[in-house]
Amino acid sequence: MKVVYDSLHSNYRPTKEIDNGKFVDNPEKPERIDAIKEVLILHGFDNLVPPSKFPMSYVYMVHDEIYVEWLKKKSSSLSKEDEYITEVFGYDMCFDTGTPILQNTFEVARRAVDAVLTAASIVGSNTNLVYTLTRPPGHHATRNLCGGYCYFNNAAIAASYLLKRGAERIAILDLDFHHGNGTQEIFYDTDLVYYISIHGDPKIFYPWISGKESEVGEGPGEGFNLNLPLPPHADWDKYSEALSYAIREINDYYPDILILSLGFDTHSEDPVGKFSLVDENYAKMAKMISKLKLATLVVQEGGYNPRANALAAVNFFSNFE
Ligand code: SP5
Ligand code: ZN
Repeated sequence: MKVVYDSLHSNYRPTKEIDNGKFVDNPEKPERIDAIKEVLILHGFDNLVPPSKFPMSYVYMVHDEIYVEWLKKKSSSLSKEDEYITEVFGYDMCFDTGTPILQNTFEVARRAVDAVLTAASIVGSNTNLVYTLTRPPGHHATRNLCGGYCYFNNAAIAASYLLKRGAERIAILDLDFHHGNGTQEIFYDTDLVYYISIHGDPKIFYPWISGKESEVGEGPGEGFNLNLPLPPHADWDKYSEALSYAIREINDYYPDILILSLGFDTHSEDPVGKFSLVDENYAKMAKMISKLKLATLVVQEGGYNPRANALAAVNFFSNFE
């Protein structure tokens, strides 16, 4: 397995966010990724690849220029210690108050895009599994809004790149605890990308605005969006049932590439997600997914307990056959 990784992210350290009107500690920290990197190296997954540079045109396949320019300008207007909390209603291009902007937000988010594009350029016939170990995550970012610690939608940009490079169909399986509202929205009206997500029921959990079973896609995309919300504390019994269904759907769709938006915030010891998966479940998860025998691009999304992330990742990647 190749792991695309760049240490630039370790200088990106948001400290706070506003949740329910109060300042709280922001869990999207460098340690969550570096704990995974270190444990993977210990287990022999040491084929680290640095990102290559890709042109902005790939970002613009997914995001509006006005949004990209806003983020760039906002980042560069800040000084080193600033942590700008976005104004949600109308003023800033962000849908929550949990996605602060720092001086290096644009640069680091842009590097994550380069990383996922590097991985996308590698994955295929003779490299069956590539892992993009990056932050900030991406699946909440829409065409023109940041949110949920996400600025650029890494997985969606990779999918667009692969379609442009000749792939006929892409499946995105989103296993982060939260619904990937951004990815869903970006591909809602196309049958070229089948978006499937297993997540905490949005009646109860972030991002609240999307992730219901009734959201099935529209126009040519009708039938190519599948949401499988689960109740709080869902364990492997419940989870594996949804995952089996998702895997059957992916198998029938027969994509050229599978993009896996993987968040370890489904772990029972995650401070943000509220499922009850344990370390060994990630081994089973990997076994089930790898039976599809598809070229697979794994993109890191959430996961906020560094130790749980590390154990989940080792179990997952050691069992992806
Ligand atoms: C990529 C990713 O995992 N993003 C997750 C962002 C979730 N952030 C907001 C969570 C807010 C939960 N607030 C619960 C309020 C109960 N007091
Ligand atoms: Zn999440």
